[in-house]
Amino acid sequence: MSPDQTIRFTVSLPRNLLDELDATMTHRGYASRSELVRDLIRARMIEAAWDDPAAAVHGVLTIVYDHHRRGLTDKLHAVQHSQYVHILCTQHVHLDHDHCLETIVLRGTPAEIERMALEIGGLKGVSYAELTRTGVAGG
Ligand code: NI
Repeated sequence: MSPDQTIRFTVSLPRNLLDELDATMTHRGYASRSELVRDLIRARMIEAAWDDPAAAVHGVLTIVYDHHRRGLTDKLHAVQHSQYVHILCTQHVHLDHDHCLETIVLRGTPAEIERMALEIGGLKGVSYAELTRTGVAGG
């Protein structure tokens, strides 16, 4: 049996929960209950991975900052170079005359990624920081 073979199984749900599932399916544009349930399971498995201190997970840190803030770009560079093992790539967008947006893709344990997100997000001049926790669930 190949690991990506699709298996059908039966799930029993209370009627009101099934109604909510169907409403969510329609609202989010899913073509089938199976697609929605697969995504829900994957999302829960990624959450579980983030609860495991030894798990290797990925995160995407999105930041917005004022590049005129004295010393900030140097500090951002210093933090990222000191943690280069955990930084897979960064993308930089010049939002307007003053502001830059960066997405930083991070790899490591949950604690390593959260520590970097707090360190970078906490720098003076960073006006927005949001960490998206992600990873691989079920291939
Ligand atoms: Ni810029």
